[in-house]
Amino acid sequence: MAALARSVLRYSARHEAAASDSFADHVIYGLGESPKWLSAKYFYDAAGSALFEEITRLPEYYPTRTELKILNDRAREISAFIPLAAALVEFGTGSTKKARILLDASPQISAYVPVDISAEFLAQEAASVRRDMPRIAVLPVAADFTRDFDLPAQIRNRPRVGFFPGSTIGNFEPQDAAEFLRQAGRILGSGATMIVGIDLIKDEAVLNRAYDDAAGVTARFNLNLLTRMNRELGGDFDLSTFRHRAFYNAVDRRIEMHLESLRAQTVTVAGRTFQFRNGETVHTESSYKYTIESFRALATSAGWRPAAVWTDERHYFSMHALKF
Ligand code: AVI
Repeated sequence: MAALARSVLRYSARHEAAASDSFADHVIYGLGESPKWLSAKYFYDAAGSALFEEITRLPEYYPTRTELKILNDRAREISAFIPLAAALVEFGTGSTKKARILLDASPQISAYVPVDISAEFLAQEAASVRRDMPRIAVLPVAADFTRDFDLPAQIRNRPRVGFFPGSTIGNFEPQDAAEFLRQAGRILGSGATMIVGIDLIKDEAVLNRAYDDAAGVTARFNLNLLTRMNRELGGDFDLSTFRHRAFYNAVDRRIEMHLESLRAQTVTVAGRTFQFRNGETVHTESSYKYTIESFRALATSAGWRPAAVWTDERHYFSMHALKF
């Protein structure tokens, strides 16, 4: 279900150029371009979501456990940036696990506003937080958090704190990340605080292993996109003729995931045929990595003032407090 939250992300400015939001139109558009590409938002069908949850538990995939450790270790310090009677607004609530750490550590929070595209999923999560934390007003908003949405009227006069963990912002092209932060500022209003989790640039071998794990789970996650196109769009991709590729692109400071064709072939999907050269790839995801300074510069360009940063001992991951 976490995937449904992520499924609305505008992962790339190029995606905006696609004719419409339908999967078929997107595939026809992206595979028709050179180089070929697909938006990472289509990873997250039910199987892709389950595989992503598996990724978060892999020994090589450090981001999830490192961010949870920072949140747990620094919860009181982070909580000091949350004003009295504040409303915590979580953008794209895939799971409430991380927000609960802040809610537990911050008795001054009066309301929790999880924002997610999936109303049904939100209702379940909201009910469970309500049950566990009856002192907090839980006010879910079913909306695409990358677009403009209205906050609940009940929090109109309360200080607002945005929460965007998981380094999900790294899956946005940098100009889209800045635009998202700008819009979050408009929605939360002046004086708002934002707490954002972002993965850091580090040793390339560590990065490469995190996206190309020994057990092949990330490979299955990437290749599942072909299975999904076969099932939903009548595709005839032969999965044995494609392989997962993931590598750190140091120039653009991002992990790139690709699906590489292992031979010259013609594939039919969404009623169209596409030629693949031997070794040609489809770019399926970018995961941008930042330094503390480069993320602060991005936030500043979007109108936010860096207020504090927390990181782990190895400086693998960072949590930022920003002020608008
Ligand atoms: C969801 N997102 C932050 C993950 C990331 O690390 O970019 C998606 C992912 N792709 C492969 N592994 C994990």
